[in-house]
Amino acid sequence: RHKFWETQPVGQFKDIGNPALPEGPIEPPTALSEVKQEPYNLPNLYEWVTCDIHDEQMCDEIYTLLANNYVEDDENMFRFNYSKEFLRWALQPPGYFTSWHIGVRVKTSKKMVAFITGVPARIRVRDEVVSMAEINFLCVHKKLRTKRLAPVMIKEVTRRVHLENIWQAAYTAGVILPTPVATCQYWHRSLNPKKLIDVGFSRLGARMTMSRTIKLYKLPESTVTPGFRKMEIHDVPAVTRLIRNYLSHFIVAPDFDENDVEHWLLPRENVVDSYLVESPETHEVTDFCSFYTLPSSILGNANYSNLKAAYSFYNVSTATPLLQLMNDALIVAKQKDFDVFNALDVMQNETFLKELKFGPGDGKLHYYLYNYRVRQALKSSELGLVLL
Ligand code: MYA
Ligand code: JJ1
Repeated sequence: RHKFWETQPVGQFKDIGNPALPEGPIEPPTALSEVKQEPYNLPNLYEWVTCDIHDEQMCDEIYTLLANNYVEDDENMFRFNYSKEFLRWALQPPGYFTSWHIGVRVKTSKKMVAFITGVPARIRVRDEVVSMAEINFLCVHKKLRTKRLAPVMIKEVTRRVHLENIWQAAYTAGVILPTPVATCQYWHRSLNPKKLIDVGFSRLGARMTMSRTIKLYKLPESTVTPGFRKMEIHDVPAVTRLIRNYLSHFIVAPDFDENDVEHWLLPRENVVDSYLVESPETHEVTDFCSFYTLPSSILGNANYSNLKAAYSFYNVSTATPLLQLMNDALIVAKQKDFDVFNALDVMQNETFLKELKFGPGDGKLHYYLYNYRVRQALKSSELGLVLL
């Protein structure tokens, strides 16, 4: 049934529940000299291109490919519209490899028609920290679908990851593949309910009017937690300690150091927002919350073309109740004119979703590891990892 995935070192459906299979790498690393030195063959009309994301024109081409061909919801009403600044951020974390940013062009016209990326990350699975690639932005132009281009893209990124002596990967997808480490539910908190209903993102509830709905989702004008403020560069050491300690409680989580925290969590306008609570008495950093900006194009609506969505990223509470911290996150997202605040049911998010009036979406997100078996699928609350 999965002609490609059956050939890959991933957990297979037939092996689910087999106690004889050990947790950990499925196949051992090979000598670097045994890694294929030449790129995989593409169909003759196409060529590989390594994408220099600093190149403004290259960045434009990638942006346009994704804006027109990347992930849509199941009814094709919305399509992710990652911004160029976001893509530059997502693709250049500490230690990134340009060779892992891979495009495919039509030889004659040079048009970019496919893309896949990896970035390096240290990911802990139980008590092992594993060097991995995080694979994202796999995209094949709509006109070239179902021609088995995706398996070639995946094999090529795998080869280039192997050349850096890295043998495992983590990725997420909306589709079921062999075999999820965990399956998460998307939840949505309306900030601008009128627009969400107008564009078909949500519906007026039973026995609800528009004005009752607007009132239901109203939020305070300003945040309530004393000492709640934007994260700054000098906070990196304290935030790193806070996050490392928090993430140690989950079965799968990134192993962030200060460089990672500076890259992934220091605020960047229209890309990532981070807030913390600095105790007014002790000046200790006790709590942290963050979200990233990922708008979606609205397909075929006469009045609106863009949906401004915030996605919950990493949140840590030690002194402020998580519920109150996340309510403050909703308030700042509303101040910044987001239409909706999205979250997965990972980490301790289930403890605030219902109370803060998030509702379950129609989308699920499956998490996967490449060449690393976990004995049993995890609960979403056992995941401490959020990919972009
Ligand atoms: S998830 C986001 C994926 N992108 C989209 O959904 C955008 C819109 N869709 C498209 O662009 C295309 O439909 C894509 C498939 C490109 C997705 N992950 O070429 P095909 C398998 C993995 O004929 P197309 C993200 O970015 C499918 O089961 N495999 O199909 C993370 C079938 O294999 P099999 C997928 O529709 C990506 C084969 O591809 C996915 O034209 C992680 C069919 O190929 C998917 N999302 O193109 C990638 N969708 O027959 C894996 C379909 O066996 C990384 N397929 O069922 C693995 C780790 C690599 C590094 C390892 C290092 C050590
Ligand atoms: O955004 C999503 N669904 C929305 C819109 C649905 C439109 C019709 N299909 C949704 N809205 C309901 C909101 C409502 C607000 C008030 C309270 C009740 C709920 O459910 C979904 C997630 O739910 N998103 C997608 O389907 C996009 C794709 C998700 C898979 C992503 C794969 C990512 C690739 C990783 O690299």
